[in-house]
Amino acid sequence: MKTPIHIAVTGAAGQISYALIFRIIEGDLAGQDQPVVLHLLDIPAAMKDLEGIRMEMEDFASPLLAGVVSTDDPKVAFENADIAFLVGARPRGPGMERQDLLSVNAEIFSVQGLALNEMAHPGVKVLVVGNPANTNALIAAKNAPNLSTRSFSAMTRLDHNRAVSMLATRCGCSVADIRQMIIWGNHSSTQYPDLHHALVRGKPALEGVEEDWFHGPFISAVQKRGAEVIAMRGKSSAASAANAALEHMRSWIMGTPEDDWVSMAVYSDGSYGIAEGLMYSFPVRIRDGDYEIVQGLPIDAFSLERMRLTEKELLMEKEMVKHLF
Ligand code: NAX
Repeated sequence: MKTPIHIAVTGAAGQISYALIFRIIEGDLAGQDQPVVLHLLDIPAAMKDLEGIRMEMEDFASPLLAGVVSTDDPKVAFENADIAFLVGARPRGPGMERQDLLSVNAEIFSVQGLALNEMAHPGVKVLVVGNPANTNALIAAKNAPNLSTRSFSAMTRLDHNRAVSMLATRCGCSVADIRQMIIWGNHSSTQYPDLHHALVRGKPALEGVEEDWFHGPFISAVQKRGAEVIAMRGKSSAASAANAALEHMRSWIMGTPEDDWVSMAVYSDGSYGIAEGLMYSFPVRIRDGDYEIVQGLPIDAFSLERMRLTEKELLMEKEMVKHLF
């Protein structure tokens, strides 16, 4: 058995974490030979729930579980963290404007950024799931000056998976036949799911589906899928979100296949003319635990317009929280 790795999960008493934690201790994230110490963070009012979850983790009797730390203190949660899933966030309450949501979450993520800076392993990999995920990730990164901005990312993998699944259904093929999907930009209704580079059984997706379907129903369905799930369940996506969080982190640790990439919101470096210093979703390839933004993809006018629109939203969000940097 290897030395245990330390994995922090925030919002640990919430519904996404409930679906995530047990998959981690089953070995779905880091493998069947990798023991884990789980650090569970939530607010003081949720400590009793965390105790119940800890009891269930014991009852799993997983040989991979090397310890559980339950806490309401971010510094304890992030101590020696190799991996951090920042899932916990305040949901939008009645009468709350987007600015209010951004402000209240901005404070949570600045505190967590500072704690990561002080306590985490220098090579920590951080995934922000809690919304507004991209800008929360930026705030955490800006409050962690000792860590590389490349340690921080936000989740668009659920959007990526939704887009893959919808394309497979349209083509009457398996999701395993799809390669090179891209989600550009923000995890919000401005995100741009792009089929120009996608392959279905090795052939360009746009040779097999109509442009009208791509430009209209497909883009809109991916953008609105989260809201549709809420309308049906009365709650936001949980199992699919937990699965996407797990896959995002597993890709980051294990790498991407030779013939594919994944979508990940990462600190923009000016690639594709996107403003530097935003957490923007790009196609990335990963080797040896390190990601590279896929370069050199041709971008047409239709795509550019949509990539700019979602960039504009992220620039506005950044402007609203810049006092916390
Ligand atoms: P829940 O409301 O079930 O759980 C959130 C948990 O976070 C609660 O236990 C709460 O006490 C905790 N929390 C609040 N403030 C905290 C703080 N300062 N420190 C630690 N914990 C804190 O939400 P859930 O359904 O699990 O969703 C979590 C977040 O994921 C939400 O912000 C949600 O909007 C976001 N999502 C993001 C997705 C993405 O693709 N990026 C998709 C799914 C999901 O909508």
